[in-house]
Parts: sequence; C-alpha cells; structure tokens
Amino acid sequence: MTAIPPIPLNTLSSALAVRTHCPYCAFQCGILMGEDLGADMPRVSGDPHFPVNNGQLCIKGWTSSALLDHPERVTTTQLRDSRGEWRDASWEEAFDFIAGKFKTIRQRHGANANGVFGSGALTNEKTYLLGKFARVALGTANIDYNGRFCMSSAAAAQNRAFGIDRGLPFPIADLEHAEVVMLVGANTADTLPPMMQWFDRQKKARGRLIVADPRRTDTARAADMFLQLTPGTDLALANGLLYVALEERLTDERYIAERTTGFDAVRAVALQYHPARVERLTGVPESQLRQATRWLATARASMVLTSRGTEQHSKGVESVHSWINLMLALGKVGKPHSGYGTLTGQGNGQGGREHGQKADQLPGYRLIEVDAHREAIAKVWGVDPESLPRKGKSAFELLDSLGSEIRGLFVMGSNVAVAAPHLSRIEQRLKSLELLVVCDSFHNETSAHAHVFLPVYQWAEEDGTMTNLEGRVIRRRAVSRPPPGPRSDLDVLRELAVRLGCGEKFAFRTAESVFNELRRATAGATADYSGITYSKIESSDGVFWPCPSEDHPGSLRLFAERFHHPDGRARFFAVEHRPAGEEPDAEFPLFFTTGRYKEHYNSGAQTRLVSRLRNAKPIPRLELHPRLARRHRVVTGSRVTVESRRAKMEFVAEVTADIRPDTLFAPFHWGGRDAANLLTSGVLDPISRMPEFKLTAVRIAGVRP
Ligand SMILES: Nc1nc2c(c(=O)[nH]1)N[C@H]1C(S)=C(S)[C@@H](COP(=O)(O)OP(=O)(O)OC[C@H]3O[C@@H](n4cnc5c(=O)[nH]c(N)nc54)[C@H](O)[C@@H]3O)O[C@H]1N2
Ligand SMILES: Nc1nc2c(c(=O)[nH]1)N[C@H]1C(S)=C(S)[C@@H](COP(=O)(O)OP(=O)(O)OC[C@H]3O[C@@H](n4cnc5c(=O)[nH]c(N)nc54)[C@H](O)[C@@H]3O)O[C@H]1N2
Ligand code: SF4
Ligand SMILES: [Mo]
Repeated sequence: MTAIPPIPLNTLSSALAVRTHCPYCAFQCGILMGEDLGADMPRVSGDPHFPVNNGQLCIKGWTSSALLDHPERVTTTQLRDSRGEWRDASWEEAFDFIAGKFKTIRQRHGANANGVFGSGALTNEKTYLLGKFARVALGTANIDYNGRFCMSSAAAAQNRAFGIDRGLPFPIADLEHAEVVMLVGANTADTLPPMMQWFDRQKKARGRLIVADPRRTDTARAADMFLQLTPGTDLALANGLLYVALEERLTDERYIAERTTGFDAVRAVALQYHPARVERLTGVPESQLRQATRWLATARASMVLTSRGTEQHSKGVESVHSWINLMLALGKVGKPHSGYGTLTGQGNGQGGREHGQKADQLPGYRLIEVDAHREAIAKVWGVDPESLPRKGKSAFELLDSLGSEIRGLFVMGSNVAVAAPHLSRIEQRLKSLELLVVCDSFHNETSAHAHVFLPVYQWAEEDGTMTNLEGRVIRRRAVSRPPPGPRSDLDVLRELAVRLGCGEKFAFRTAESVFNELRRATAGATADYSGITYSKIESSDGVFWPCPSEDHPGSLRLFAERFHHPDGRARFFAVEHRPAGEEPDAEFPLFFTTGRYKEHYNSGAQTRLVSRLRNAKPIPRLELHPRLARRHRVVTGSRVTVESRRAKMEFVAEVTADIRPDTLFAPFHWGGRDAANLLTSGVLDPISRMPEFKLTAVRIAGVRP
C-alpha cells in the first residue's frame, strides 16, 4: 500500500502523542503526533484507533511533518518594494496596506471589485469566517474556492437528486459489507491509499470490485472487472447499464414507485442506450455491460462511488445523475451497505462546501438567493439582510475576470496559477491585478504574482474542525509550536475586519468561539452542525452531520427512510450523452486527460518541497500506449511535445500498455512550463461551473530523443 514500511507505533510514546489528523486529503487519516521526542523519533504515526484509516497512512501522511520546520517556510510578512522585490514588513504595515487597497478599490470600482478565493484545505472555522469576511467586511459577492474545481459536479447532482450533499451517505466501514462496489473515475490506490484496506476486507468477505477508468491503474488491478472506457463517456456507460437492467427486468419497480419521482422520462431515455450503441461510444464490450449490471443488481448490497474522472467534465453533473439514476432504479440507495457516493478530495472538501465560501451559498448549505436563508444568516451576523450581496462568480469565471471586473484578490489556501484550467490566460489575469494577497506558509506559483504575502500557521499548529469524506466532523489539534512570525488565518481575517470597520463582528480569539457561531448559523439548515461541540468530538471518533441538537448522536447513515426533498422522495433526471466541450478531431486527434500521483498533492505546492516525495516523482511524465508510441517513434524517456488549441508543452514520455491507445495522461502537480493546465480548456459544466480537467483534444506535435 505504501512504499514506506509502517513505522512501529510504539516508537511514539502514547504519553506524549496527541491524536490529530493528516493535513492532506479527505480521508483525514488519524495520526498520532508528538513534539520534542528527539531527532531520531518520528513525529507522525498512524492512529490505530481512528476507525477510518486504522493506523495506515500513505507516503504523504508519513512525511507530512517535514513541512512544519521546512527551511523554505516563510515566517515574515512580505510586501513588494518599488522594484518588485519582496521586502519584510510588519504585520501592522501589511494589514494597513491591504485594508487601504481594498477600500480604494471599493471606492473606485464598487464592492464587487474585491474578490476572495478560498479552499477545501481550510478548517470549517476558516471557511465560515472567510465567507462572512467576504460578505460582511468586504461586502463583495465575489467569493468562490478551489472546491469548484473538485466537488461541485457531484455536489450539484446530489443536491438535485437527494436534496442534500454529503459525499458518502454512510460510514466508510460499510464498504466491507457491500457485495459489489463499482468505482467510476477513481484511482483510490493512489489518491486514498488507506482506503484499499476496506476493499481488501470486502474481498475477503467475497465481495467484488468493478473499476471504470481509461487507464489500468493500481486500483483497476485490484478489481474483479475493469472497464477501460473512452474518456468522457461515463454517462453513456451508466445509461447503458440501465438499459440492460430494464431489458433483463432487474430494476426495483416497487422502490421506484414508493421512493422516487421522474423515472418514466429516465426509462424512455435509457431505452435509447442499446448495448451495441454503448459499446461504440464507450469502448466497453457488451458482455461487460451485462455482467456489471447483473452484479450490481443482484447483489444484496451494492454501491457505486464516483470521483473526479467522472465529474471533471462539462457534463459532470449529468454524468453523476446517470449513476444516481442507475442505483435508484436498482433500488439500492438507502439500503444497508448500498447506494451512491462520491469520494471527496480535499482535507475539508466536505465542510468547505457547506459553510459559505461558495459564490451562491451561505453557511449550513443555505442559498444566498433564498430570502429566508439570507434572513437567518443576517440575524446571526447582526446585519440587515438587504446588505448581504447576491450570488457571485464561480471560481474560473472569477479568475477570468481579474483585472477587468475584479481588481483585488485575496487567496487563502489555493495555488490557482497551477490548479486552474487554461493557465496562460489565468496567469495574464493574475498579473493585471491591482492587489493580490496570498496567505500561505510557502511561496508558490500564485504568490509569484502577489503584492502581499501573509505567512500563516500550518495544520499542526492550530485548532479547528474538519469534515471528512464520510461527513464525520473531527478535531484537528494544535500539537506543534509555530515558529515566531506567522499568525493564524483566523487572526488575519479579524485584523483586516477591524481595519475595514467591522471588527466587532470578527472578535474571535479561539477557533472554538468561531465554531460556536457556525453552530448557531447552521441551526435548522441542511448541513446542521448545531448539536456538535468540541467536547462531543473529543469524547468520540467524530460526529456525523446533520446533528441538530446536543443530545442528538449524529447521522451515521442517510436515506434509510426518506430523502431530503420536502416530499421525501429522490428525483430521477433524464440525461443524455453529449460530446465534450472539445472532442478529438482531424487536427487534434487524441484525448488528453489529467490526474494524480500517489506522491504529490494537488498543485504540488507542499509535496514538491518534501525531498522524499520529490525524489520519488521529480517530474510529470506523459503516459502513452505502445501502439501510439510506435507510430510517433516515441520510447520511454523521449521528449514529446503535446499541443492543444491553447498551448504546446514538452513532457518526458512513459510508454505503458495500461492506457488506452487514443489517450494521453499527465499529472497536474507542477507549474511553469510543466503545468498540464496550460493545455486544458476553460469549458465549464453549465450547472456546476466545473472545468473540463479530464478531457482535452490534443496532438503530438514533436518528438526529441
Ligand atoms: N496522492 C494524491 N492523493 C490525493 C490528491 C492528490 O493530489 N494526490 N488529491 C486529493 C483530491 S483534492 C482529490 S479531488 C482526489 C481525486 O481522486 P481521484 O478522482 O481518484 O483522482 P484523479 O487522478 O484526479 O482521477 C481519477 C481517475 O480518473 C481517470 N479518468 C480520466 N478521465 C476519465 C473519464 O473520462 N472517465 C473516467 N471514468 N475516468 C477518467 C484517470 O485516469 C484517473 O485514474 O484525490 C485526493 N487525494
Ligand atoms: N488539470 C487538472 N487540474 C486540476 C485537477 C485535475 O484533476 N486536473 N484537480 C482540481 C482539484 S480536484 C483540486 S482540489 C485543485 C487543487 O489545487 P489547489 O487549489 O492549488 O490546491 P493545493 O495544491 O492543495 O493548494 C493549497 C495551497 O494552500 C496552502 N494551504 C494549505 N492549508 C492551508 C491553510 O490552512 N491556510 C492557508 N492560508 N493556506 C493553506 C498550501 O500550502 C498550498 O500552497 O486542483 C484542480 N486542478
Ligand atoms: S490518505 Fe490522505 S489523509 Fe491519509 S495519509 Fe494519505 S494524504 Fe493523509
Ligand atoms: Mo480535489
């Protein structure tokens, strides 16, 4: 599972160790951390008692403490001098400078000319306060976050279908008891490695795993059936399985009648997806279509889990609908150890999409365009509902309006100059800002364009809560002493609010006091945290939302009796396959898709600094099939120029029979000339505004030995 042998747990004395959680992904592995253990002692070890990872960590988790005292950590506040060089500044000077600029921009161009870009890496407390800061202190509608690039398609589809968006409506331990699990566009062996233990257990209990991916990944190798579909055809595949289910009378008509609405339209559409047509569209043979359907339908308990491979498309929302439709038609959603789920990505990808840093949203998954929701939040914040801005621009649209409509940008927890699509355009936009503020612990490709850098605490240096991919609210604890210099993100927001004239609304001195306001703000909302307290989390392994009162145990599982729409029923949505924003053609005949390495995290801003990770994966490599490689005289190690309609870039090739012959793959963890996002397009899903990271039409434009 991991290249590093597990460090024996007893090397970390439990007397000194504190239970907390990994800084990176949504699995939020429990870790034990100790300070002052002596140089030869590991500071991080897997928490054997946290029931999600059970002591396992991936290589990123094992090495996570390397960043805490990393030599490249920035510990002084920095401003650009007149020559464009960084110079040290005091916090006071930096705060005054930023607040002054925000005010000038607001006076000249209006409140919406200041923008805020947040992150699924932030704790619930930071997420909440950042949303309040944008709406109350800046008065801007324009706040969005990197979760728009991550979870927005699955979130939108779940909200529409179920009336609620909790990534997994059941605890991860339910996987063990699912007879059949189908992973669609998920490479968990690399992206959530400790999750593989649950598939091992499931297999021991005679379960089956199906994987659908254009690449035969390590996850696919662990599967009993592998569907190597054409990129961008997940929706056609799901509709094809539903066709088979209808033809073979495997649908659950009673469940459909009692618990859902809208199936007639879906049935009519699905009947257009004859296996021969679906085989042509997806490349998946009819025999596999039939077998996969039978496994999912006849199992007592079965699940479909999607991830970014299915969702990061201009039809991402509809693709998720197609899988939800299938599982509803089979009568699986809400049954024990069964249903549909999405694998949330970022550490607080779940909480980050609930508490008000989305352009269209207020805390508790309330909606900024709904009057009753505005009133509820305005009351908690002590402001006039009329004063709250309306819906703002989504992440890519926000970035694309920098320098024109938006003149000042405040970034907390994202490296947009690597992570956003159509990068050459976004870089130009960043360069044209009057004010760019980056709060981070390290310089990255985005701060290269900044006017102010604010050095902040890291994960192990402050308290807060995170909500993991199961909807479990957990505690991150201050374990490590920060170096002198940095401050908490929460302090930064408070100090800026003071200078923007509303300090009294941000007078929080602890994360817990922010959480207590968040609890009030979410009371009665869909994502209700009002019954969750720090002490309740302390005395458990976390509390699942919704949790509407202090004596409520939390909601381990959803949908057993009803869905969250007013009528209690789930909704079908009839969805049709359609071409991607940019399909391969004569000029650009190949698919280019992007994803992740086990060793690096997202934009790589953090993991490229960890020598063990950087040495394991120093550069991005272009995966291509031997047949395609022969045609272009490419061998492993050749330098291959890949060209899309937006850019050309050179990769080192890795020839592998594990990828489809019509598809190229590269990871997106690097910036500058190595940024895969130079090639990708700004085509967005019309509902979620998710960019099409997983499909770009390209050609091979040159090869050097
Ligand atoms: N090591 C590591 N772990 C991580 C992260 C990381 O950066 N590195 N990031 C975290 C975050 S934020 C996220 S969002 C998750 C992402 O976790 P995953 O979704 O598992 O990761 P990806 O590699 O982006 O994409 C998964 C798979 O989608 C496949 N794919 C590409 N196009 C298509 C398609 O059209 N259809 C289908 N079905 N599959 C397709 C790719 O080949 C890839 O294997 O990982 C989290 N965990
Ligand atoms: N081509 C392509 N592009 C993609 C994707 C893809 O699959 N393909 N995936 C997309 C997805 S799913 C995601 S999630 C994005 C992620 O990409 P980014 O939004 O760039 O996310 P990270 O690389 O995690 O950046 C996090 C930054 O925040 C800092 N940070 C971490 N914690 C904190 C904190 O508490 N406070 C502050 N102030 N800073 C913090 C880190 O040091 C780092 O610099 O990329 C998206 N871009
Ligand atoms: S799987 Fe995710 S949470 Fe667990 S150790 Fe790896 S990066 Fe950290
Ligand atoms: Mo993500």
